[in-house]
Amino acid sequence: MSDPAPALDPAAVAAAAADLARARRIVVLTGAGISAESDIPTFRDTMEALWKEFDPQELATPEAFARDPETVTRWYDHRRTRCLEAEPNPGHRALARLERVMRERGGTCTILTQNVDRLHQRAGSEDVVELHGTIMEWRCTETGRRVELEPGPMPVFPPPSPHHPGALLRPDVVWFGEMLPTAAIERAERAMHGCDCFLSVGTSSVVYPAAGFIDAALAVGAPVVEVNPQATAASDRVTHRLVAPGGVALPRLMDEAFGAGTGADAGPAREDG
Ligand code: BJW
Repeated sequence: MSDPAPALDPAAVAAAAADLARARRIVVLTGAGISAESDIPTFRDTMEALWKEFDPQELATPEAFARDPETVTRWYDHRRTRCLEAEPNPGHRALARLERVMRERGGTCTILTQNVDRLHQRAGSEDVVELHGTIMEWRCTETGRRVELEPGPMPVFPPPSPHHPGALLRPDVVWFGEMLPTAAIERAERAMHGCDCFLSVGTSSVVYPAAGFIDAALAVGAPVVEVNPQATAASDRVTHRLVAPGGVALPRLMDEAFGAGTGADAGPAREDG
């Protein structure tokens, strides 16, 4: 692990908060880092115990699934049960609160998430676009029909599809080389239309087309606030950098922009995921 992040810079928080408070159409891009404080390992950082010998970037491909569906589905089911056990953290809750505050003010706040864990929805966010699908739903490799899964681990790997003889179930996620769902891209583009403040939280900003939304925001003159304890591929182009974990920086940003008490734990957080 690298050195701990320095303390949050008050001037950077104040400048980012001023842009947030002025905004009417906020778009937030989130990545694995926002769920790190919910004890879900980030995509590139950590492969735990049994999975240490595997490279996530290789497992998250249609080629790996075709070659070794047992290993790939075991890995995804392990991660699915891990996500089910996890709870949203103060960063997720601060973003849910941001959406409620924006609605009260007649504005919008749309989350474009690269995460597959559904923690934003469980924290109470409603306007969430899942760019890379979700690990919570699986689909038939032949018919595309989705299957409702039991909460516990799956009994057989690779799981057979109940919808087509000889077919398998695969997680309803987007692997490298696959197209993002058209509906998700269209919703994201609609949200970007008129975006006047963009937050990028907990992403290394290396995976496209998601990382391209940062440049799209800059291109229309929207200020971009990056929340990340580490530098990313986009850090040198963003407007404000809050160098801290999401669970620290986002509640602080909310309090500074909209007043104390609007941060992490203010307001109801629905648990319906
Ligand atoms: C914290 C923190 C705390 C830690 N608080 N922060 C243009 C240029 C080059 C390549 C391409 C391009 N366009 C397309 C491509 C190819 C490819 C791509 O982008 N490759 C790059 C790797 C180079 N993209 C695709 O293939 C996409 N499809 C596509 O473009 O289709 C059209 C096409 C097809 C064929 C050819 C050409 C075009 C599909 C991308 C799908 C990505 N899918 C995955 C797997 C999903 C399922 C799963 O989870 O297993 O999505 S890959 C993986 O990366 C996952 C993530 O959503 C995604 C992004 O990762 P993320 O979230 O940024 O995580 P990390 O781990 O990288 O970073 C964590 C960050 O958190 C770090 O910065 C930490 O510091 C930080 N952090 N603690 C805040 N507490």
